[in-house]
Amino acid sequence: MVNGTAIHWHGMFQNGTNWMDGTSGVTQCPIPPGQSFTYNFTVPNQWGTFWWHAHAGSQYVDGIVGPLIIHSPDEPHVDKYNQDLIMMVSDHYHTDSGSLVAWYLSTASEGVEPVPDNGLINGRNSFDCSMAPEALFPSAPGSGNGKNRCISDAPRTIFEVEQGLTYRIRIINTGSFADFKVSVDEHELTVIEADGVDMVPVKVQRVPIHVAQSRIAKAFSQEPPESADWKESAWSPHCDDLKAEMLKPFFARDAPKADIQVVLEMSFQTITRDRVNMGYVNRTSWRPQLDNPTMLQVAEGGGNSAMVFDASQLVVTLETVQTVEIVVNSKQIIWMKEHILFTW
Ligand SMILES: [Cu+2]
Repeated sequence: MVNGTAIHWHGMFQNGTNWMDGTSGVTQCPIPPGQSFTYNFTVPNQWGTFWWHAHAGSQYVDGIVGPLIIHSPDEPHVDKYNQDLIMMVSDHYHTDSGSLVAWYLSTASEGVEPVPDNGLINGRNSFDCSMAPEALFPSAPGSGNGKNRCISDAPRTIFEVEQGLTYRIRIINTGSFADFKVSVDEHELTVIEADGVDMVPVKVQRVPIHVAQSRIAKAFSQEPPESADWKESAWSPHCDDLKAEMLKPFFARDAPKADIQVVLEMSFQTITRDRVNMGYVNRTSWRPQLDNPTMLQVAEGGGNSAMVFDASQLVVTLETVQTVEIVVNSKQIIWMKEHILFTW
């Protein structure tokens, strides 16, 4: 790699090993080109479906992602299916993410996000490269400088299933922008896990999944389905979509009483002069301090965190171990990195 990087283990609590979280500018400096870094942590009390991704700039959008599956004998649904399948769904751009971000943060975009060129399952799909000139940064098929190359008729991902078996499909949206609705033609899906938390099984036809979420559905393989084209089936009035209120944790737990409350106002704001969109937290945009990560500042402050951070940084300091209730107000969809679903 020509750039620094870090690998984030999405969904891991990292309780006691914060410095292994892999978030560059927060828990570590990026790993420099040509250097190595070993992530070493134990996971005592989590299992289920997670993923990992590069956490420096927009690198993960270019494909530095993968699943992270943790098995446990304590899983409540472990005897309810025959085989495991991993299904990473993602949007895909033919253009490298660095060019896309530079465009998005320029006046040329007028604040409009780049529209993905394709959708992938486990990193694969086919594309008609004669369509490529319609992409944001056009490239002739088979040519280009290595950044924007398009090759027609690439193979798709194929899952081979056996009739009569039940499959645990671990669906992960590893994409950057688009959400998906996942369904299996003429099969009901039983959702049993969401974001690494076991759920009371709930039957649906379609599983909507946003960026960075994981949803586990079981499908019982029946007669081979009569497939319908997407444009005929997608708007069917007979589909039950999974909704947030249908998810009930299998191991019900009340949320602990909060000692303090932190309110975060999340938004996208348009800088009027340039018409450039920026992500805001409490009315301020943010830039990671890559050469001076937050955790390093804590370490160098000798434990006196309150003395280290100036008012320009949103760092909540606690004197001792406390329960913090974070209230997120947002008009947009927010990507929660580590959270646990409690009973409500
Ligand atoms: Cu993540």
